[in-house]
Amino acid sequence: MKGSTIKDFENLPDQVREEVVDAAESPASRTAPESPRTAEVVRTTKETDIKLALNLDGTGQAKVATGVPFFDHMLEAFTRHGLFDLDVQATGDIDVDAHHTVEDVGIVLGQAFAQALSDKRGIVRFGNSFLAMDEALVLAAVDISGRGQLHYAVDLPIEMVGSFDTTLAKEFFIALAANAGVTLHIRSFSGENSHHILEAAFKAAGRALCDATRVNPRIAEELPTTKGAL
Ligand SMILES: [Mn+2]
Repeated sequence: MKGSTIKDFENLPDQVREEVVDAAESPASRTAPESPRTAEVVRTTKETDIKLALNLDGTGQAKVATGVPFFDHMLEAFTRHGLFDLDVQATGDIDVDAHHTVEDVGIVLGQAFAQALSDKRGIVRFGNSFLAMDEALVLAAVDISGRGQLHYAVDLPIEMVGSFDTTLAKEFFIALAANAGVTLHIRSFSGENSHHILEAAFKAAGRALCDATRVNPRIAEELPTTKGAL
């Protein structure tokens, strides 16, 4: 009814007038539907071709095909425990090695987080997760700070898990943090099996990002900062 006058209202047909009154009385209709916190990013370079869709308010559904099976397993764990919905279809020069594919998926996923978070109004901003997986114990802590940086101290007893070079996990998290604009700490406290330690790291990062990206209705219109900008 914004901008209309009583005269306009009286000139409306009966049925429309009733609908307008109903809408005004129903609390749900007073607020515009929240815009979905989703993003789609496509990125093509000479090394990789990536299509990614992210929903921050998902249920943990992952559709992941990067051509790097262990990395798929990690992204599925990240998504499931972060309660995002994530669809990643990537092809890359894995005949060289998995480096470009893993790093570039991190770049694109980070861009998708930044896009889906939009102006960051109402978000919790901080999140952390201490995650146990058998003998492995890993901490991930997140600040959606606008300053993308990774602080990574993860001890892995062996460098290869199957055919996956575990040093690429750090490259992934660097790219994710830098492009999402988040400060991300990942630190292992114990662990003997590199598969367990990395899987705990991805799950912990997912859960920490899940908490940090939640909207708190008490501050729904506010930026969670005293500085006025994030
Ligand atoms: Mn596993």
